[in-house]
Amino acid sequence: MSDCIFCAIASRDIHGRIVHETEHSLAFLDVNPLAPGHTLVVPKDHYARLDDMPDEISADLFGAVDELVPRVEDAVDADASNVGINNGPAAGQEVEHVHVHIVPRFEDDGGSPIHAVAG
Ligand code: D5M
Repeated sequence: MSDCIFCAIASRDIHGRIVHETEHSLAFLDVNPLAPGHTLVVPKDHYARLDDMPDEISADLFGAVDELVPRVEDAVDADASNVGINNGPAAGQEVEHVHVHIVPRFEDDGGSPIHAVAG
């Protein structure tokens, strides 16, 4: 989609701090991190919502998330992480291109659950 910021990162038209790539997915650092290492994992092609994605794309995306969670935690020496999706504007989705937030968490960061991942 021409005016989508995550499509522009996926096509390398704008810079993203890319940390991982698979056939159908891309991971890059969030520009407005909730914690050090806050990473977004997106499908390379444009899908606004989770249920817009074909099964193959979804499997690739969640496979990448599964692989990345321990790597992101290790990279910033985190104790845990929140892994979440704001699926639709009413749920707080600001960028209408599916993205999974991986937010590293630390024993001393207060431990509050993130119900909606604020950007
Ligand atoms: O979260 C959208 C997230 O996208 C929010 O955490 C900021 C992030 N964002 C927005 N633009 C960029 C760029 N250009 N690079 C990296 N990260 C970005 P949402 O779940 O939609 O509220």
